[in-house]
Amino acid sequence: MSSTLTAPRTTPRTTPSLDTPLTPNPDLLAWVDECARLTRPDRVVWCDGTEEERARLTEYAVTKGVLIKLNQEKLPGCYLHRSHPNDVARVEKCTFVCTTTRDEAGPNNNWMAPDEAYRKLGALLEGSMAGRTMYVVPYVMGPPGSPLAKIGVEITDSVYVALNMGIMTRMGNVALGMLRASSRFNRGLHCTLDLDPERRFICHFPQDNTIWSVGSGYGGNALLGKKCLALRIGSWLGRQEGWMAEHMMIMGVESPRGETTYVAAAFPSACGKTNFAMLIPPEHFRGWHVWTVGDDICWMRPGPDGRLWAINPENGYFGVAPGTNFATNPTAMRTMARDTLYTNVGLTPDGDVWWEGKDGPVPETLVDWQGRPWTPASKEKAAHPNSRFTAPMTNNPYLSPRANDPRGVPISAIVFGGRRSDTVPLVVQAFHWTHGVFLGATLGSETTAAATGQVGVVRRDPMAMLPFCGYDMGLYFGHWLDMAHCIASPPKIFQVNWFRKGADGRYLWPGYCDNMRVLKWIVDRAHGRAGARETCLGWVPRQSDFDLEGSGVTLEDVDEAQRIDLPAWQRELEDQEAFFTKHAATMPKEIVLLRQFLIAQMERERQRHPEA
Ligand code: OXD
Ligand code: MN
Repeated sequence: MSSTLTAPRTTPRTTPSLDTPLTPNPDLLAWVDECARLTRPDRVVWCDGTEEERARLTEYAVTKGVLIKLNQEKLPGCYLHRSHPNDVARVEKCTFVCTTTRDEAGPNNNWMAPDEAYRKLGALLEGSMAGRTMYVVPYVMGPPGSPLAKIGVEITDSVYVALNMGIMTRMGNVALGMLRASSRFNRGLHCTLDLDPERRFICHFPQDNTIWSVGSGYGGNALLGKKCLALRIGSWLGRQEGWMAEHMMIMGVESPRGETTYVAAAFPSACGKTNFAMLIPPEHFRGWHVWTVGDDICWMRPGPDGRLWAINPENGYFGVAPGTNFATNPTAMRTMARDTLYTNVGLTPDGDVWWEGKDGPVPETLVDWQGRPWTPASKEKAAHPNSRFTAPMTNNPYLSPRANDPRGVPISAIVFGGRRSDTVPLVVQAFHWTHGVFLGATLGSETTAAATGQVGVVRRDPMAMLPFCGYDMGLYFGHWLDMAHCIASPPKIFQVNWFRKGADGRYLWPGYCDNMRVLKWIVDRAHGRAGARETCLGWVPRQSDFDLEGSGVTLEDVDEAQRIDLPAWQRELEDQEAFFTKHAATMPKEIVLLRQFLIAQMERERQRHPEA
């Protein structure tokens, strides 16, 4: 609700009694008042971010049945939330970018005219908080004091959202202290309404730095600092202001010599970003450590030293529970052992949580994510495939000592990864920045449960940003290309695929901690000290460049995981065609030409190997 674009209102009513506002900021007070007049809550509560407040809101959520208290001896400070079964993932079809023109949003986004969106959602929001409490949640995205940090304020009628925001962001007084009297804050208005999927809209107004989200309580739709501000609005602001908002984790890789190399990696949702960010190197890599800076979002800008510096704007992890265990991600298991909100996992009779793929024996009985009795014989899953844990990053035993550094960390390597059972090799290094942008732009991945829709089909997901880029994707690639001119020492760019399978359907690469072997090559290449072989897809490790000792992986499997399968590449390049056609108006020429170059090279290869 900007001063120029206000939603229609009926006769203003008296503002409901306000908890004492925590700030004299006139613009913030006026906007909160405007939202209160529109939604007419019984009560307005300003969140200060204190421990005492967290305890009070948690207690309240338990009495209202929003949270279930878990076994506090096993899981101190942990609670379970069950969402409405129709509200368990991001819904791309209900997500809109509301720019003045349709072209600005691009073919990659659903578009609604701002006036129409304000009118439509305004009508739904009118009186929507009657009988309810409105929480005013001021928050910082990024380490306080960082030149890259941004302030947002989310107004929500959901205590679950307020509590999650308290974990995922630096919330409360710290944000108000940074904002002071400025009017430069993201205005987020969220209301769960009656969770009717027909009345579910997540609308972004990048030109107003505003987000309106109605009809969903699910993380990606409702925790407005995350996907909505940090990625969709963030990517828009990044293009205007000369920085980059990316769907990337950030890690510090420490070598036995004590050198730490920072790597940022983009993977589509539910493809193992959190596991990679928390990797524990295998036995054989004695003296190596991986430190987590962030697991989902990365804001980067060129520093005065010519390097690209990154911060993690978040303060917690909103991770996928199924498949997480002490073998796949011991750090996540330790991180979520306390002060964690679980969403849509199973509940055991002794007040513990359970999900498919958790350690230990499968419980003989439990209550499933929908609150129904469950046994191992049940046909349905105990935990929803997109069930989540929201855990504070300070619980992470391997949290990077630089995670709160306002300057951020200098990035030496950028990695793009997808979930591909065929075609894409285990690891490839781009020849140069533009080629790296091409590798990111042509990324495809098999869909997962993180968004509603069919699971397991390959879709183009450039830079893992398809659902999150707040403007035209071709212009976004152009922004990536332009950034090269502001970075004298650009990071090296890589592509990885942990998920390739052999003809027998077996994964060729063990993944998880063994990804350290690929990471080491990446780090060494970033410093210009490891060998490689040139292929038409980029530089790849030779057998001798790649440390497989102690992995149990055969060289044959690695060769197969790296193999350039010519017929599969022909299909891949054909599959990219529709995306390139859709974005033809703004696709940078360099990216188009690199694709044509690759097509020509593949054709020549096929002529040389007609039997392939
Ligand atoms: C997430 C997602 O929740 O990408 O991080 O869906
Ligand atoms: Mn994500």
